[in-house]
Amino acid sequence: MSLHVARELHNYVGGRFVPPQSGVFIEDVSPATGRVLSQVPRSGAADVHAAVRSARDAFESNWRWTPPLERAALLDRAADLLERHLDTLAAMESEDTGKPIALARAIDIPRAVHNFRFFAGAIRHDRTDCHEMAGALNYTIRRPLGVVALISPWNLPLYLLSWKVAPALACGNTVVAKPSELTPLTANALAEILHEVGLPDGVFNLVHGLGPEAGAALVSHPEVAAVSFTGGTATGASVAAAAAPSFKKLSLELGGKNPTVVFADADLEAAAQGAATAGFRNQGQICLCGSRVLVERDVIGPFTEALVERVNALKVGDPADPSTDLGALVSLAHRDKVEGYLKLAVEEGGTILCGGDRPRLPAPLDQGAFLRPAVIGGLPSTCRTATEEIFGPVVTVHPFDSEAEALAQANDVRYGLSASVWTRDLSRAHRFSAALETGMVWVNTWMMRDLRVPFGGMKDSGVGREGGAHSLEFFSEARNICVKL
Ligand code: TXE
Repeated sequence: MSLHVARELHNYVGGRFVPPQSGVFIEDVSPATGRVLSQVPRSGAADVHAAVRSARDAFESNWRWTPPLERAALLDRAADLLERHLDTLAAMESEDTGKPIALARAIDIPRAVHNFRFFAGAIRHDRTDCHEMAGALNYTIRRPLGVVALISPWNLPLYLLSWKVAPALACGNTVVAKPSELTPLTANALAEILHEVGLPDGVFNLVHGLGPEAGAALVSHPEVAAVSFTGGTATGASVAAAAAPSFKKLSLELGGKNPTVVFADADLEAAAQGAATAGFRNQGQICLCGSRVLVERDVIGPFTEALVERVNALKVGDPADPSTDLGALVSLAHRDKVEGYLKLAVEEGGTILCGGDRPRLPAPLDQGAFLRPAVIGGLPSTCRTATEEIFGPVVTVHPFDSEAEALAQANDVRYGLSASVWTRDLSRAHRFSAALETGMVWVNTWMMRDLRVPFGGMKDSGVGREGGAHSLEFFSEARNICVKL
C-alpha cells in the first residue's frame, strides 16, 4: 500500500471510505504555510449514527468473541505497517500540525508504533484475579464494553489516537474515533492501515468533523458505552455532561499548568536544559509541558540566565528542515491566543526575557503561525499568565524561599497533571513528590514514559488513568463470579 494525502478525505465506516452525508467539507490547512492540505468531511449526527451502528453490528456479530491472540496479531501487524511507513507518516504529521519533522520522526510516529506493539503484548499477557474466601471462590472475568468513542486532539494526533485505539481494540471493543478537525491526516492513514491489515469491517470507524457537531453527537450517542477524551478542560466538562445521562464510562485527559521546580542543590545545567525541553517541546503544546518554572531564590539569577541562553539557541523555522527545534503553532487562531497571553503578561507586570515575537521567515513560511519561545520573569505566581493554560511556547519563572513555599506555589492552580522536580537531595525528592497534587512527577527528568505506569491528572486535569493495566481496565467491564464450594 502507499499512503498519501487525498485531496478529499472521507469517513471510514463499516470498512468503506465514504463522504459525509451532507456533502459538506471543511479545509485542513498547513499551519506553517497556510496551504490547504485537504478537504475534511464536516460530519453530522447522521454520519455518527451510521458509524456507531456499524461498530455495534461488528461488535455483536463477531469481534467481541475474537480470541485475544488474534486481536494481538492484528495490532502487531498494524504496528509493522505503521513502522514501514514511518517517514511518510512523520512528514504528514509535521505538515498537518506544524511540528518539526525531527520530532515527528523521533517521537510521534515511533510512539504510535510502540502503542500498538505494547497493547498487543499487554493483552497476550493479561490475567484476571481470583479471590478465595471461606466456603467460596471468587473469580473475575473481564469483558469488552461495546462501542467506544475516542476523541483526540491536535497536538500529538497519531500518538494520542493510537494510545486509545490500541487498548480499545485489544480488549475486544469496537471503535468510533473522532480526530481533531485541525489535524485529521494521520487518523485517516491509520484507517487505511487498519483496513490493510484485515481488521474486520466495522471494528474501527472514523468520523471527521467539528467538535460541537460530530464530536458532540458521538459522546451523547445512546449506543456508545464509553468515551475516552483528550483535549481542553472546558471541552472535557461538556463531554462529561453529555456522557453523564447515559452513565457512559469516561476517561478525561485534560489540560495542565505543570510546574518545573528547581532547588538550589540541583545540577543547574541539567535543570536548565530540562526546563527548556519541558517548556518548549512541540512548541509548548503538550499537556505535560512545564510552563511554570519555580526556582529557589538563591540560584534564580544564574538558572534563568542558563535557561534563556538555551531557549535563545532553539531554532525556530521550517518544520520540514531536520535541524528545526520549534515549528509552527497549530493555527493562526491559536497563535493569537498565545500572543494574547504575552500581552497580558506585560500588563500583569512581567518582563519578557526572550522571544515572544514572530520570527522573520521566507515565503511561504511568512504565512505560518510561528512564534519565538518566550521566557517571562517578574510575575507573581498567582497571576493569570502563571496559572492559566496557555499551551504554547511561553514559560514563566518565579522565585521561592523554602520547600513549603515551593509546594504551595506548585499546588496553587486548578490543574494537577504533572510536575518535574530538580534536586540532588533524595529525601526531599521523595517527600516533595508525594506532596505534589499531580498525577505524575518526574525527578531530575521530564516526560520519560513507561507505557505500563498510570497516566492521568488530578483536579481539573482529568478523570481516570490510562496506561498499561489501567487502559485495559478502562476499556473492559470487570465482573465477579462467586462460586459456593
Ligand atoms: O481543543 P478541544 P481546542 C487545551 C489547550 C488548548 C485548549 C483548546 O489549552 O488551547 O485546550 O484547544 C473535540 N464534544 N488542549 O479547542 O476543543 C475536538 O474536535 C465532543 C489540551 O483545539 O478540547 C477535538 O477532536 N468533542 C490538550 C478534541 O475534542 C469535542 C490538547 C479536542 O479539542 C467537542 C488540545 C464537544 N463538544 C488542547 N468540542 C491536551 N490535554 O493535550 C471539541 N471536541
